[in-house]
Amino acid sequence: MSELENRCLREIFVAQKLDAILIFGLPNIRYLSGFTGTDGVFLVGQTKSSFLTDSRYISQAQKQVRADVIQCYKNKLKAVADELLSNGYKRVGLDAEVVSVALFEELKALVGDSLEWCLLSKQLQPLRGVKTKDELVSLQAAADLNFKAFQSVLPMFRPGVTELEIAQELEFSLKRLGGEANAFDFIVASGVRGALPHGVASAKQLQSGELVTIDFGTIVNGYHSDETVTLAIGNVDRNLRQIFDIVLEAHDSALEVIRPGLQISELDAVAREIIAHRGYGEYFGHGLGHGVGLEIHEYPAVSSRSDQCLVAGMVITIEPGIYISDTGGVRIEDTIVVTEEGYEKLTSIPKQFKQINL
Ligand SMILES: [Mn+2]
Repeated sequence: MSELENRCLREIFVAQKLDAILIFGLPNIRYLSGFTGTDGVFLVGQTKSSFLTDSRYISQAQKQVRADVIQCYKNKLKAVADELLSNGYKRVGLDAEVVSVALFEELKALVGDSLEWCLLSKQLQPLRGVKTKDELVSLQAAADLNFKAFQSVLPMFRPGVTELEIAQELEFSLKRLGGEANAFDFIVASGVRGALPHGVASAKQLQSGELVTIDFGTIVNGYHSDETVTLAIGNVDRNLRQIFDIVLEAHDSALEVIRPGLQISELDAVAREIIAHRGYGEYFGHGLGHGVGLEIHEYPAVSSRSDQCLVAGMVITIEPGIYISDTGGVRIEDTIVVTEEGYEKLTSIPKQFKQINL
């Protein structure tokens, strides 16, 4: 993706009458410039762009970045200010969701009054919302590793094995298959711990009659996978089975309505209403999903508060759940890409009720 090919960025330039946009957030830097390191500033101009970094990253930047690369000595912000002033920019946008107040104050002091700032927050969010073909290839590759790794750890799901042992084996398997890093701290939540939507794996042992929720993912070329499976260890009681069936129905029903142009709040409502009608509305406290890409949680949020519509090329999760304190919980999650015709699943672990026979 070249920065001026990006429609969102072009629109911001015009709408805000900008001469340049200063990008500090690493995912946006990677997306726009190609730089995969962890320190640098990208200055996108109307006709030319420059990337500023220090000696640690200079040769990497010269290889990766499709723009002028400028080496900073000592004070990087001073170098940024000099670059802004030497280009004669009068009005410059800044990603306000990433830059701290302290950094902004320092930059303002270095630049002086000759330049007007435009703080960009909501306007920049859609920047990475619609994925390119190359991005989809990486997202699919990451999702495929989830499938393979899960198959390899499935025989471990027995009473007595700890949640941590499962999480560690999943991590090892994903990395052996080529995953770059964990997409987040894996959730392995069994029995009553299933009531914790973000119950990271603990030393608790799995027991017969419990549900266990596994939420995990890896990274390929910087792109994340995200998927949640809930399994039954032996026979579970009718109440838990009923909760599972409701969550699966909510998940499947949401998938069915996905198409470009659909209001995201309506998508959330489809799943939420199914869970509410069965009497569990108060036990589904989080949004239905989120965008996935260079960050594990990114635009668009899939929630009742969204004012956005689905667009072909967006990659989102669908992950309804029910969590009941002192009882347990269920979450079922797939990552999908919105297509012109509807959607395609990237994740592929089967989600129907699965009981590990003991
Ligand atoms: Mn998720």
